[in-house]
Amino acid sequence: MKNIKKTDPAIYQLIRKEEKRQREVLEMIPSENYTSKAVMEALSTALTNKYSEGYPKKRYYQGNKVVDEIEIIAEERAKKLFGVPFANVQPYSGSPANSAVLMALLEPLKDKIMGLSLAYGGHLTHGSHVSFSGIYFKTVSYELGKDELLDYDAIEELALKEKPKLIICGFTAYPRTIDFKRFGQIADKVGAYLLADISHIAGLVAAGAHPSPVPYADIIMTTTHKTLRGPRGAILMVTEKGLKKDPDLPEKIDKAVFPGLQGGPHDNQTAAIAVALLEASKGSFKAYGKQIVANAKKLAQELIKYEFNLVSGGTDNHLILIDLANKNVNGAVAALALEVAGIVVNKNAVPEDSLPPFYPSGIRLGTPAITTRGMKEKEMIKIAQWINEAVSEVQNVHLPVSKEERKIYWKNFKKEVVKNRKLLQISMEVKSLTSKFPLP
Ligand code: DSN
Repeated sequence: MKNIKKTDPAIYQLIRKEEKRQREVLEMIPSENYTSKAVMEALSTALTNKYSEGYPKKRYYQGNKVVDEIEIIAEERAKKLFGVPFANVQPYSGSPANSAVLMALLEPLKDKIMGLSLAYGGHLTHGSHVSFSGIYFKTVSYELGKDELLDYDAIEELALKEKPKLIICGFTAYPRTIDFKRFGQIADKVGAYLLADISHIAGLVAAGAHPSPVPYADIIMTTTHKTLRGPRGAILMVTEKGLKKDPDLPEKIDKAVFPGLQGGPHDNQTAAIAVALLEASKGSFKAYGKQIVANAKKLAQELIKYEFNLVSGGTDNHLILIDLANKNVNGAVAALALEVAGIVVNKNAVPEDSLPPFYPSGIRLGTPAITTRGMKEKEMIKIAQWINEAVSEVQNVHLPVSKEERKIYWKNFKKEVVKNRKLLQISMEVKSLTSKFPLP
């Protein structure tokens, strides 16, 4: 990075600092990962200089012969990896991609979306009232059952009553296998389109570590930077089933992405997606996907030994959601303490959470990034021990209920917790472990 170092030392230093942070911590946010060097290299190329509005061989800008080839390769690799007849690799990321699906299929203020409530592990774009999806479309949310699992009978009943035009399955905080077949049957029964948002689990699907939604969904959306381990971005796919239902789906999706919602695609991102898709087609990626799940299961098992209350009782995929109520600690407090200890997780709402999303009852953590570093079951035992020690350090820290008091308390707590000796000692041990597992 000799050029940026010379031109902009401030940004250079900050990038180096962030690289160091990523290297030294246990990165356990389940939606994050470490890309390969090859993906990074593709991102940092002359492709970022180009405008390519339109699609391969139908561009509004000259000079796109090379970009056309790159985009076609990316599309073909996506189609092959997931077994679908159509792919659009242009969405900038997950939210624009989901918005494009809504724009392609639904009439604003008239048609209805049915998705998992955000508070139960859905996504903003699945119909939350604070997002585009909930503001411009009618929405109805399903929730989890009392056992914290998807209740397919209740979902079917709700769908029959509400008659949504689009049902969305695929979640951000659901630790269990999704029954895509059942979702497909429910959608068929009520004549709805089924969108499978597999952003979190795409890498697992590609690796054969989670069932694929392909025979059951009409449209599939995935971001490319989570378990799939590519650059930030997203892919929209239409399945054979979707094509049969509506042969114009690919054209509708294309039009919604551009010119409907976006301008020119980020061609460097497209190239990096192509590289990641190639990597995901290799045998070593299959082993990676399976190890993500094996690690998550082992970590879950160990956490249960420390009496952590895991939502749904465990995990089948890459993520774990912990309800900290029995530990007498708020999720925001625990997440901050863990960060001081070098373990980076999300604070997260749990089903039927009575606390606000900024200070929720739980934490969400996962194994995609640490598995990329080569960590296995043995390391999960140690990590569970550290998580337990770190959370124990802040047990019985009670956040005031009043907003104003909480703000002041939180400010002081943030100042204090970074000096906690036990947490700092764990962070040194974490550093010693991570130094043995280099980044790609
Ligand atoms: N922001 C993503 C996550 O962390 O799960 C969802 O889009």
